[in-house]
Amino acid sequence: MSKIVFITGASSGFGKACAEKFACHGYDVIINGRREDKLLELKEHLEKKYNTAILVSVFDVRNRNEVFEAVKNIPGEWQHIDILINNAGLALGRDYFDEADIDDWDTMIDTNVKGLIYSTKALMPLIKKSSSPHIINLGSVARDVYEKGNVYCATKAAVDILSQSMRIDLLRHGIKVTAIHPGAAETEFSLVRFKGDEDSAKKIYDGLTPLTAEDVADVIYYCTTLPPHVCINDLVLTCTQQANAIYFNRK
Ligand code: NDP
Ligand code: 8X3
Repeated sequence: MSKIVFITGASSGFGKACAEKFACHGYDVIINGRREDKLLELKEHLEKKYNTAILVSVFDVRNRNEVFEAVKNIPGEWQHIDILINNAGLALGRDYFDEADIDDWDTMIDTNVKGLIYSTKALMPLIKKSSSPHIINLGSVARDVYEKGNVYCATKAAVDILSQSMRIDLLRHGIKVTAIHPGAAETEFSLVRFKGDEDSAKKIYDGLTPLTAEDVADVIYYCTTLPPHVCINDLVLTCTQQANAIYFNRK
């Protein structure tokens, strides 16, 4: 029986690169996101290239009913999840606390925090069916706060705490929980954050060779290849020109 990985937010960036990495290693992959066209395109590409099975599961992680309904509709042969990658997430805006948009805050909290706990809770019965269950949560170096990071940083600090909590509460089920905290990586992330403003999005990477989505996927995949008795609990990765959430050596 093939191993199954469920990836939230697989229509772009880290999630998409993870889908490629796991498919390439023979996993069957359930890919989630809101943009069905992108997911169908990815499914076609991966099935052709790797001769593996891909299931598209379109839902908005913010919508609790949609999440549980989608999980209920997972076909029988897909009903064990070996690896869940909680990756769907976003930043919106980079503004001082007093100037930031409350709707942006709601969206980030609903996606990065509530979306992650809804998806995990809904999939828990399927994860428990695996003989080697593993949950990977995408945090960020932004768990350490920086100027104008306010609510985005708070959501990633919440992912850190939730990962610790899952690790403790799920210990009795033998479920590995790994939190991955990347630094600056060039994906659609900045374009989303700056709401389509390409100049502001590009500036984030000025003078840097940032991480790529594939770099992050390689590290995530590595975490899942360790022997059953070994778990990476918490992992920070940045490009060599970044020390932490604040300090960069731009050339
Ligand atoms: P991208 O914008 O490239 O990808 C984000 C993915 O999340 C997309 O597939 C998007 O799909 C999905 N998504 C967003 N909102 C929802 C939603 N409500 N329901 C379902 N899916 C959703 O960004 P990255 O790949 O860079 O980011 C992935 C994760 O990594 C995020 O959690 C981000 O916070 C984190 N991160 C990113 C870093 C970076 O520098 N890039 C660094 C550290 C952490 P769709 O639009 O189709 O729904
Ligand atoms: C994304 C990395 O530094 O832009 O989480 O917040 S950062």
